[in-house]
Amino acid sequence: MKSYTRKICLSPLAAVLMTALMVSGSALAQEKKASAGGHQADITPAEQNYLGAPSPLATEPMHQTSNPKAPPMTQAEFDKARQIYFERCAGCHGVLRKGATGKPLTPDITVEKGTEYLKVFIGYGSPAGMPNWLTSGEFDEKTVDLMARYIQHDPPTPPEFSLEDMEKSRKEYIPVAKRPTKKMNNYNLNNLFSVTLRDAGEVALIDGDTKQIINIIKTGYAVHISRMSASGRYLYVIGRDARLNLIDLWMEKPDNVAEMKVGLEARSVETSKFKGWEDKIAIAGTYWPPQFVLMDGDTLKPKKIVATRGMTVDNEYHPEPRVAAIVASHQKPEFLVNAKETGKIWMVDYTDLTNLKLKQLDAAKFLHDGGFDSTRRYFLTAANSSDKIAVVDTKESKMAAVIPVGKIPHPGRGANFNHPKFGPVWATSGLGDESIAIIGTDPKGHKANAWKVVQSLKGQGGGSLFIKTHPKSTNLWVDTTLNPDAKISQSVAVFDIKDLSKPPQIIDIAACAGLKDDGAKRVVQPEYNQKGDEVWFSVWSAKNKESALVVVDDKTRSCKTVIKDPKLITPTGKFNVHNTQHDVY
Ligand code: DHE
Repeated sequence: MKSYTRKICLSPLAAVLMTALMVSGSALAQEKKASAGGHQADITPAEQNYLGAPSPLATEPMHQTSNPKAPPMTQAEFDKARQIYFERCAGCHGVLRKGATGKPLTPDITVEKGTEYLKVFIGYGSPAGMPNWLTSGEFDEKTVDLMARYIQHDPPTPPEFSLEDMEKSRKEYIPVAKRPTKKMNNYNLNNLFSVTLRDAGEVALIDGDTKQIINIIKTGYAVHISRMSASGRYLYVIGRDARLNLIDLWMEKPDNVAEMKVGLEARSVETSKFKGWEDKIAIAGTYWPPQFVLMDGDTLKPKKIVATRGMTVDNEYHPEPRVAAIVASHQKPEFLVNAKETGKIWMVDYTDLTNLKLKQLDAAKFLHDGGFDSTRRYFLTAANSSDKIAVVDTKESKMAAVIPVGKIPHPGRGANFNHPKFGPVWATSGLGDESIAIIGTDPKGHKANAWKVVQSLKGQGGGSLFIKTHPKSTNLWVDTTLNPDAKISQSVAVFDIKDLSKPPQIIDIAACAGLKDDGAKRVVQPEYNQKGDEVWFSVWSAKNKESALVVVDDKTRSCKTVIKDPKLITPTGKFNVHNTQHDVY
């Protein structure tokens, strides 16, 4: 099996440039092209295409001291370098430059290395995953010199964000007393889709039955995910700028009823799902400040902040453990919160926010995304740069396993199905290689298979972000969105769960979309409708190019409907109300 070994982050611009460079020729030739000119023999374009959105922190006022031992810089130079750092480098090296998936770049290390050494490192990259900013054409000599001097100064510190800051930003457009007391529309809300329009900073609400757009709603910058309240009434949407929107689906035309900034940079949101606590509490996690906040579910009124700063699973202090995936337990009134850099999973009991009960589980570093098994007792989550899947038993509140898998697993919420030989399983694909790991999830009925990779499938290639099936389906869909080969990134692989020894069928989803522009047309994130007889894909082009949603008939695997509209700008994630509400995947 081909194995890609390094981790890397790049800005969307760099990713687009890289994709543009890579659209012709074989995957192997492309891999060689990507390696040429730098010291990066084992860094693949698929990894380089792992998007890092420019951090919204670039525009925040920050506290700054300069280091007298570092080479001098003018204020204008410093401001320019700071902007570049937050747009290009912070995703890997961290806001405080203490290291995340990239190396630490604090002055105690960088001053000793000196400007000339740092310039080589920045310009030519390293086999450990540093991009070759000069030879790739992204930076000129002057910018390389600027950044080499900048990282020898003390890292500027972005501000904290308190309950008071949140409260000040909170808007209740429609107070609870003025909201509908029953559903005021005729939409089949169970089959509604909330579609991320990433670069427009909006979500499109699409009626899954008629495929009509119901409303397009303004949300945060580079909006990221949607999650449903337990009752199916409220939709929560989080932007990368940590703007949280609360949308009431009961309104005649579903729209925003409240919003709040939960911090300065964020990726995750979830709501209480345990019996008796439906719709009561919401939680949002932030990348900066490194913390999570518990709020009232229907007003977003912030109630309690918990900082994630602390020790890693290797017992080293980390000053900015970003909050990645959050899920709501179905076994207890608890949230599970992934602290990325420390590798700890927090179990947060939300029954008493004054005397908060917290438990931390040691999983593995670089926790990212994940979902439940089919019984909704076990939470399976990727520790992506550790190449592992961590499993939490939410009933016993303890780790069940940490399982080595392929390179950089990226399950989304993963895929649950009944394997003809191994019983109930959960699957993940990944960024770093073509392997799809199938993991046994039934310690009672299939003890010998539980928490083991019982089968490894061979997908189309690396660069996969999402995998999906549905309890009513026997298809397993795998995207390869960030693969450098356009043929692969524009198509998906579909496996037959009844016979997984068969190679997958490859379906050219971008071709179905029939887009007029010559865009990137990256196909991303399969999402089922409520019935499980349709699977929806985004065909994701640049902001100024046409994009589309393609709906595939799950039984015949043929394209059924193409949804196009000038307002569907950069569609990526899609969240079916029923499936998201009940954790069906
Ligand atoms: Fe995501 C989920 C973080 C880039 C589309 N993404 C998640 C989650 C995290 C995360 C922590 C889990 C949230 C949860 O379950 O509570 N994503 C990040 C990043 O840090 C990263 C790598 C870079 C960045 O700077 O943001 C990143 N993500 C992307 C993209 O470029 C994607 C492909 C397109 C986009 O819209 O930005 C993207 N991420 C998604 C989607 C989900 C997601 C669609 C939810 C999948 C699901 O089925 O639940």
